[in-house]
Amino acid sequence: LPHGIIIKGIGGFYYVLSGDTVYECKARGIFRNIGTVPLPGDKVEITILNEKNKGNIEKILPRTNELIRPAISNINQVIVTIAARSPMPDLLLLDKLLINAALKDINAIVCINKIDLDTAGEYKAISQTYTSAGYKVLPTSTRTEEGLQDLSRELKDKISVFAGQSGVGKSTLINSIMQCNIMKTGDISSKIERGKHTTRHAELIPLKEGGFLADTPGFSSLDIMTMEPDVLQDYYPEFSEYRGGCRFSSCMHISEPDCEVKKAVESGIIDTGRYERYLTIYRVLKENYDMRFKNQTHDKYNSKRNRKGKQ
Ligand SMILES: Nc1nc2c(ncn2[C@@H]2O[C@H](COP(=O)(O)OP(=O)(O)OP(=O)(O)O)[C@@H](O)[C@H]2O)c(=O)[nH]1
Ligand SMILES: [Mg+2]
Ligand SMILES: [Zn+2]
Repeated sequence: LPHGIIIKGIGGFYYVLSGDTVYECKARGIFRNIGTVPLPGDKVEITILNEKNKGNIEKILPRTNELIRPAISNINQVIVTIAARSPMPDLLLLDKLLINAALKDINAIVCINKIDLDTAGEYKAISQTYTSAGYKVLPTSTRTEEGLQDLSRELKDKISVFAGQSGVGKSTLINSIMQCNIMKTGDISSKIERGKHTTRHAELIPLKEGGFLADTPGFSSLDIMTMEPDVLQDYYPEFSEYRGGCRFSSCMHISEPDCEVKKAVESGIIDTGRYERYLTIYRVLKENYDMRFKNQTHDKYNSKRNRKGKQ
């Protein structure tokens, strides 16, 4: 059967790109029976109907991953975008988005956009920090077009999604790369207007050189908030070389004695800012975790009491 990829789903129809043609497909009941809803990003087998450019989805090939918000599967990478200026970089958000990507097994690239506004080149320190933490960093400007070719090269043959704070230039970057105006940019009022009247469905935009871009802003930092605090350190690539040397195997690298991670911070090998944001996120996760634990024991206690009450 012909293979294709779902690029969007609307009103019970799935649009499947196969070769150079987009087929409007229906998914048969079997998918509902096995509890699988086809998603943009799904690689599928289709049968082509006699009617022009119509087909049926017969099979969904195994997914490498699936996101819920946005509802997309088989994402290869997320381009976590910040602006060098306007808005000023929110590195805590950046770190959370990088953790979320790793949590979902998706490769992350850091894009520092609007470098044209940073005449002093302060973004270079950020670039340095994240490069030495183990990430690929791409400085870009849609004004001067600096870095856009490098970014395009990274997108080739992959399914990518952009993430990051509002106003950093995600849509403008997508438009520049596509050399068209698929995405609405800028001016807030027109965005609010659009939000009011249209439901947004995730859609994959085919790139000329191969690969797809998801046009959705959904990838959020909230998903990491229910993570167990103990595993947070797994998502810091720059800790991995040192944590094995800590005196305690349970070391969280906070105030434990003989902590190799802290030593690496003190000697400037691990970036102090990254480490401090690790502590900030750790505390929040710990608080959330303890709260859930407390509620659980509280619920148990209450249900026991209720049972007793009934006797
Ligand atoms: N100076 C400068 N401005 C830029 C650059 N890229 C985008 N902008 C401007 O930044 C503003 C916001 O850009 P958008 O592309 O709408 O930002 P976004 O990240 O898509 O924002 P949301 O859709 O709200 O998440 C627009 O006015 C763009 O013209 C850049 O490289 N340099
Ligand atoms: Mg946008
Ligand atoms: Zn340690």
